[in-house]
Formats: sequence, structure tokens, C-alpha cells
Amino acid sequence: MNAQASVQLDPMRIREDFPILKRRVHDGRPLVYLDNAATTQRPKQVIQSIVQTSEQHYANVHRGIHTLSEQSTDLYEGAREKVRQFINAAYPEEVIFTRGTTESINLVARSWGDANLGPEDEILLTQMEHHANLVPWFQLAQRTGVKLRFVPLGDDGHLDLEQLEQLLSRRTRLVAVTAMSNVLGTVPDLPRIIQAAHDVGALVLVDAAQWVPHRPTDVQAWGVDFLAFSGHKMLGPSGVGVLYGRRELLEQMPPFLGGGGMIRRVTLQGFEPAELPAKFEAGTPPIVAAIGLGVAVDYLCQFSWEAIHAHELQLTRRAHELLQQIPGLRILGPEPEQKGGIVSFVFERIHAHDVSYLLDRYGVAVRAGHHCAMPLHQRYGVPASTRASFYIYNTPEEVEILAEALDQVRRFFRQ
Ligand code: 7TS
Repeated sequence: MNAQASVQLDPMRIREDFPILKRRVHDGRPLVYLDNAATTQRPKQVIQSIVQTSEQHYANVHRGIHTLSEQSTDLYEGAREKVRQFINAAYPEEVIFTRGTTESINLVARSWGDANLGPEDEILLTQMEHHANLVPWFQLAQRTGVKLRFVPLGDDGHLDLEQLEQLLSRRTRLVAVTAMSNVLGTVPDLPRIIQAAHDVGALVLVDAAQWVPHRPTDVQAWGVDFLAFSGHKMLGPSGVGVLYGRRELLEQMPPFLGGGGMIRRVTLQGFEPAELPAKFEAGTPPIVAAIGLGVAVDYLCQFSWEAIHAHELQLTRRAHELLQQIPGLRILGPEPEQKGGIVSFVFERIHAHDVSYLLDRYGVAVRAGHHCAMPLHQRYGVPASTRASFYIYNTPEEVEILAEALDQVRRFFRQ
């Protein structure tokens, strides 16, 4: 992180780097992009990297002994090193490039889970997980008989950590938890969870899809065993993500996908897997996207985490202040100080899809539905919610446009 980085973000200057934010939608209305928890936009530095790699350096990696292949391999491995520093992993081979958070979690479930777990074992999850951190474990349970347990959410949108401590036992082999809820924005007390899990000998997987783009990540300081995140939620390209795993664990785990690139030797009798990280990167990887992710990391590193957090908190506070004044609107989850830049809400008698459809007419892009967290919505007795989520390029004026548009939606449905 740049020690000289200014303490305050200047979203107007940042917006200059994002060509898409100049777009207009519906009768020339300026785009108000508040769907950042789904995916973020890319700065021109990342877009240029995609173009430049494609125009100048593109070839397959780790294969050809020719100039372009060496250049693309250097750029690809350079991106791995940038990601290593970004999350403070001890070794570059602990950074596995995947297609995204979903694939990273499936990799752990298939590889570590299938090899190590059985009917006597338990995995502890929470009621606020994204389906990407639920379904792979359900599938693992179907294959191996492992039992799943769930930490409940309180009415306030926080995890019940006393319950968590009671649910932990010597049978618990893994605790898999999100670092930030994609619906409520809730930030659980990870140090306490990691400590409690390790105390009973369980490993910890952190779903950091919503965390890594917004807050500092230090896998060594946390002592986390696995961490998963996606490039497209942190200004990078889609189609690339990361699985961080502690080296000793990854070394012991069998490969997930088989094919080219992940082997040392193949005969007609079988195969020997390659060393890390190649063992987990079968087939041609997302070369251009991974290099673009490295550029997104560089881009983010020009800001301090304090400045990013302060900016998102300012927007979230303003959103709470304005939205709470709208009759019939209820915000789900914790207060702004206790969560990330995510504001999900329900409107009495108006379906989230209608809200989102009408907001779009005002140029405002939000997400509506269950946000791939159906059990969380079941917990609060609502089928769906509408979600506004903020990032470094959003402005207080955009939050005001959201609030005004929501008031129009309310009036429209009152008629
Ligand atoms: N985990 C969390 C906490 C997420 O928010 C998401 C994506 C994923 C995992 C899956 O990431 P992917 O890159 O593999 O798709 N969340 C959302 C969302 O909230 N709206 O669209 C995607």
C-alpha cells in the first residue's frame, strides 16, 4: 500500500478512469451503478491491459519456448506475485488461479473434502453464506456423508458467535464462513472465529469475495487455511479468481481437475501430478484475465484501505439516513459502522423485482432477488430483497438519486 496515498478518495477523479460510468441509459439518464457486490466495473488501466496483452504478448503459458510464450508466462506469473503480496501469502505457489470464488470453493470441497471427510466429521457453515459456500458442501455431504452444521443469524444481522462456539467440537473439521455477507454487509469477527476453529483442530476457509475488494487481507496474520475470491468484484476481469491455500495443505491435496499442465509425467498406466501451483491449474488458464487481475491489484494499491473504507462508510451512512425516511422501506442487517458498503432492503407490498425494474428507469442499477443467499432470506421471512452496493467511484449524489428514485417507486405503487 502506498504510504503517500491520500486519506480521502476523490470519486470524481476516479470516475475518469472508468469509461462505462459515462454511459447514459433510458432517455439519456446518467448511469448510477450501484450493483458492485454483483460485479464491479473496470478502469481503463485494466481494459488497456486486456488489449495490450492480446495485441502484443499473447500466447499459451508454460508451454512454448518462444518469445510470446515467455512474455505471457512472465506476465501471468507476475500477476500471481502481485496477488501474493496483496493478500500477504508466504509463497507464490499458495496462490492458485481459478475461474472465481465458486470454483475455488468447489476445488477445496472436491479435493480436500473428498480425501479427508466422512460420516463422523462435521463442517460448520453459517446462515448467511452465498450459495457458492453452501452447495459444494451439500454435494460433498451427498458423496461422503459429512454432516453440516449452521451458525444462526440474529435479528440484528450478526452471527451468534456463542452458538458458533457451542457447535464447534472435535468432530468439526472445517469452518467455512464469509468475511462479508453479500446481502447484509455483515462483517463477522473473523479472528475470534478462526481462533475458536483452530482450538478444536478445525481448518478455516474464508469466502472473501466481498471482503478482498474493500478491506485489507493478510492471510498470514489471520492464520487462515483457505481463502477464496474473484477478480471481477475488485475491478478486474471476470473469469478469473483465486484460491489461497496454506502450502502444506495444498501439497497434500489431490488434484481437482485433470488434464494438461497439472502433470509431471503421464504414461498409459497413470500420471504423477505436477508441483504447486500447476497441480491445481489444469488446462489453459485464464491468461489475459489473470494478467488483468494483476493490473487491478496495482490500481487498488494506489489508495489506502482507510480511504476506501471511509468513503464506503460515508455512502452507506448517507443511504441509511435517506432510505430510513421512506415509508414502508425496511433495511436488513446491521448499522453502517458494523458492515461493508451494502444496503439491502425490502419494501412493504412491493416486490424487489418491481423496485429494481423501476429504479432502472431512473438510471439506477441495483440487484433484486435472493442474491444467491436463499437461506438468509428465509431467516428473515422475505422471498427477496433489493440491494444497493457501493465502491470507490460512487458519489453521495448517486445515493441521493437512489433515494429520490425509491420515493418515486413508493408513490407509483401507492396510486
Ligand atoms: N461468495 C460471495 C460472498 C459472493 O458475494 C459471491 C458472488 C460468490 C461467493 C460467488 O462469486 P463468483 O465470482 O464465483 O460468482 N456474489 C454475487 C452477488 O452477490 N451478486 O452477484 C454475484
